[in-house]
Amino acid sequence: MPRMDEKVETIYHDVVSRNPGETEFHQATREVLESLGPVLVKHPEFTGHKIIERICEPERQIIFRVPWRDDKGEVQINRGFRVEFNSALGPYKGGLRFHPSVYLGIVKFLGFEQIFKNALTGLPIGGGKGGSDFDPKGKSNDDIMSFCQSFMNELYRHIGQYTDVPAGDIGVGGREIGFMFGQYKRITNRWESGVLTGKGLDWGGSLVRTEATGYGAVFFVEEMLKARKDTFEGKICSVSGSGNVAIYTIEKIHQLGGKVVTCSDSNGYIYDEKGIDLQLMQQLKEVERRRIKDYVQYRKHAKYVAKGNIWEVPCQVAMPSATQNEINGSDAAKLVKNGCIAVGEGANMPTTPEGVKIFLEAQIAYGPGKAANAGGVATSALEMQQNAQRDSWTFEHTEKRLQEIMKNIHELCYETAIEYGTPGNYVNGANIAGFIRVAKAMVALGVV
Ligand code: NDP
Ligand code: 2IT
Repeated sequence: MPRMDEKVETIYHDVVSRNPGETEFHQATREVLESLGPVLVKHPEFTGHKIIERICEPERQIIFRVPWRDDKGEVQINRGFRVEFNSALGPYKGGLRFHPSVYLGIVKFLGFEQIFKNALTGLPIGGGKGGSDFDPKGKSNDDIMSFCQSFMNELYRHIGQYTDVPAGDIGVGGREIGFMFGQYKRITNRWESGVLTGKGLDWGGSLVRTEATGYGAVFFVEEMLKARKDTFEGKICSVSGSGNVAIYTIEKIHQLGGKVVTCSDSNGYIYDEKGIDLQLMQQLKEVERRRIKDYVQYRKHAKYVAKGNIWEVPCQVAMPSATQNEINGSDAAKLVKNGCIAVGEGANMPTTPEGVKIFLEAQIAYGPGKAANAGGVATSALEMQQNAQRDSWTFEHTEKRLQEIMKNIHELCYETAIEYGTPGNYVNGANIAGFIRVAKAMVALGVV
């Protein structure tokens, strides 16, 4: 572990003891706090205003019961969360995750990361996150709708276009946003498009939002490669996951001349040496909602490896796009040994601290999630802009805006890393640049 500044270390220990058992939240705060020692030296006013202490304490945490009736008539109970972490720069903004592993520690790590990610976009959005331990896998459409409606029966009183604007994350896509928007509209009698993002294109959504996280992550890696006078052309790439982020990461890499040879789900991974057939993937995942093991029924030369380790596959660029802590120290070492020169995190916190250390020591181009995957939330903010204008932009215009935003985030992280004496370290660059933006706003807004 890198050494932490002494003052900051005290704050970190306080965070751990005030939030027992929330290991992912501890991991996310530790990683950010490790970067902040030199910032306090340059900005002593942040210490006096207790900015770090305040930033680590969510403004509001909501936990609620979600009772619903399944399609067999049985009553089910889940737990719902919304953590409204920081609103210094704008309304709370961040996704909702539906996955059985969701508990307060996961929602808080995601909400904490979201504060800095959103700040890096330069757009007026604060940080928040929510979700439920509901497992959408294998559920009928009716079950999904019942759950989403019950979830919104409580959530609606906490959100709004000027207050808190949720979107999707794992297990929450266009279908779920539709059911939740419908219920919000019914309860409030308001067609308030700015209350949720990731909406359908026919009812207030933005072109490119579906593609944005994956595309943005690839744009970020493209910038990192450019800084090393390199490109995606001809690169063998490994992508994990097979959901929203993975699919559009694969699409953009292929557009830029790279070849993606893997994808995965929680049961196993696909190796396709000819390059993943994206149309087939989209049919299986987006249209038919099937598992990726079915891919090899249609691509006979491809291999499905059940329970295997995807990071064993040699690649030059790795883009983890599934979930937190999916690359550990030994995976990172394997990637580096096999010739990986760039890692762009589509997922949130997919690399363990041991893995991060290995990437940084190897001096490969390592783009941490809060910078690399900011394109999703940035395009959500563009959706809010269009909603406020009662307008909708073209695909080309919106994608161009996204690309500019990713370029700016890259430059900001790159320059900040240099300014703070750690050139090439995008972890420090992202943590410091994101933190400073929020901290300055918090100082200006007073003790609130
Ligand atoms: P999806 O639900 O569309 O897809 C998730 C994918 O990751 C699935 O292939 C899923 O496999 C796999 N996965 C999820 N949990 C696990 C797990 N515990 N172990 C192994 N595999 C797992 O989600 P997204 O694509 O939207 O999200 C992927 C990542 O990107 C997440 O970390 C999310 O926080 C992050 N992200 C998403 C953004 C967005 O706009 N959607 C924006 C920024 C970041 P299975 O089907 O087997 O569960
Ligand atoms: O992690 C993320 O940035 C997201 N899931 C997207 C959040 C958003 O509000 O679009």
